[in-house]
Amino acid sequence: MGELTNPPDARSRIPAVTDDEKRTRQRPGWARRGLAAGSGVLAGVASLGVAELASAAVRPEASPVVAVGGAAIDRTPAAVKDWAIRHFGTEDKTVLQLGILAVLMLFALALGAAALRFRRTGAAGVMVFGVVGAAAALNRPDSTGPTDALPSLAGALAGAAVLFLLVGRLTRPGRAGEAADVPEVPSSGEGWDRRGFVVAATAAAAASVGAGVLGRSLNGARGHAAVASRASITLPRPASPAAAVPRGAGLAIAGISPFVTSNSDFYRVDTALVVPKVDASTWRLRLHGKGVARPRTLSFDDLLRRDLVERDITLTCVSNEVGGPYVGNARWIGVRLADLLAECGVEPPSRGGPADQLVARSVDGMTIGSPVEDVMDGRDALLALGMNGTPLPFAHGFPVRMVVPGLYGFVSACKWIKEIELTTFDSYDPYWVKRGWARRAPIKTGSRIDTPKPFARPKAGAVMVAGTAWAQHRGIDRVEVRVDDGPWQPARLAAEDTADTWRQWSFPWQATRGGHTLTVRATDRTGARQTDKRTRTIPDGASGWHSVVVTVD
Ligand SMILES: Nc1nc2c(c(=O)[nH]1)N[C@H]1C(S)=C(S)[C@@H](COP(=O)(O)O)O[C@H]1N2
Ligand SMILES: [Mo]
Repeated sequence: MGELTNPPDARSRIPAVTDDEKRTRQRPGWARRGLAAGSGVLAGVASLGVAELASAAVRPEASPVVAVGGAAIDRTPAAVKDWAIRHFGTEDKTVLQLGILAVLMLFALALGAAALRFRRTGAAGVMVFGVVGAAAALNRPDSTGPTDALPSLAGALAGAAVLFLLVGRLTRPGRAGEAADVPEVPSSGEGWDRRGFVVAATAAAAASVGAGVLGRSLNGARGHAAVASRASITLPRPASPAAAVPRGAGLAIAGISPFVTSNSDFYRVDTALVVPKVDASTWRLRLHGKGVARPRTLSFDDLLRRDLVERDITLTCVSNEVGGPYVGNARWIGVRLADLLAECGVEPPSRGGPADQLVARSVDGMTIGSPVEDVMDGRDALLALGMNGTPLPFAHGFPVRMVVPGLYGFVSACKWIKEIELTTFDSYDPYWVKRGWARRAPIKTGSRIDTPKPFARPKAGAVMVAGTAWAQHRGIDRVEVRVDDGPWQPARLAAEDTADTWRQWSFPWQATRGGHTLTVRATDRTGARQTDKRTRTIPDGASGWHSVVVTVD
């Protein structure tokens, strides 16, 4: 295109090219290639910085790394996700975002290097990434509309401009105002504008980092109203308080996990790259669907005005491996979901109700399906507002989440809930079910050795083996321990809090020198013993006995 608009004699005005310059032109030196690749990285940084700033004007979830990360999480095969959770635990999200940044930077290096020869193509390449980010943001389930594309597009434009300008300094002499496209003919020395490059690169870096830092802090401040709403909440006294935890439910044994898991130690499993910050004063819960004679929309104050119940309930994640850490026990305060459903005219299937699945929807687009029958069978299924005496922490679902004793979190414990829809299992598959997990998933009876730790080296003699066991809503009846291939021996059970909580146990062992394998198994109150059959976490939870190998000195 440029050719056509140039005067016919444009070429003749190009200064004579020396041999030296020819070589520079054909094969840019390593220094210039490196600087071009570096320009790509600066373009990447500019894109991310500007996108972060723009996301503060739209919403933090629309920033490209968050949107692409979310899309990646949703598309990750269950087995890979399981692997990630196993290896990185709750850090899996950080690892994912670092991975995305690393991939971006590799592309940035390549685009930068390519831009030395093909400046427009390089800049266009940056735009491609912007389009990918924009598409991801628009397709997020919680997308609020076309503005979600803005951060990615604004970022990419900035990145493309930075790349174009910087590489321009590498390919043209220190003279401004020339419009020729690459490859260009340098006029002197190695033929590029060192000073111009350094100035432009420094300015671009400073502006990008500035935009990023400003965007970060604005995004941080966005949650302000939510933080204020949480701070202003005083949880009322429950109309139905939990009984005090019996003395002796928590054993005073070093190394055993505490009976009540503190909010800060409570495991966290969800797909949210940005923890939703919901303002309780504007929060609403919509309850509707099949067989809901009287649909309702409730505010947080509507819930606070109701009779609240307080219950100890142990939560378990279906992704918890045998011996794993994704189990926690807390004291929850909330509204009995069954009462609310009954007021809305909902009947469980056993009494002729047309809906057998309750689908909870969160502000971040998660959908979680629970059996209506279970929620209404008399157990303490809660719309929880409080956790261990405080309003729910943001990471655990503020302002309101579900908690259902006896069901894995992925089929019951929707955090940041905003909608409950009554439907059927036949007509709707929620998020995890679409990804290969089970429709129905009661918690499997489990037990774990907390102490000694794997590969510990205790001294011969008295060693206390201890841990926890759970069979929520059925209760733990018996725990047994086996040393090597010896007989199963009964462990001492700590006092039971409720059938919905885990139960601690201990086993005083006379340890003899050498390597030993300790194994634990539990039996629930229905008489069913924990199976030794090892299964994967997918589709409905891991099973098998937990063993710990120790060397006794
Ligand atoms: N909105 C939302 N709610 C969610 C999830 C999620 O990804 N998003 N994960 C569920 C899963 S798999 C579990 S085990 C529990 C974990 O709750 P916690 O993070 O408070 O321990 O939350 C459930 N609720
Ligand atoms: Mo889970």
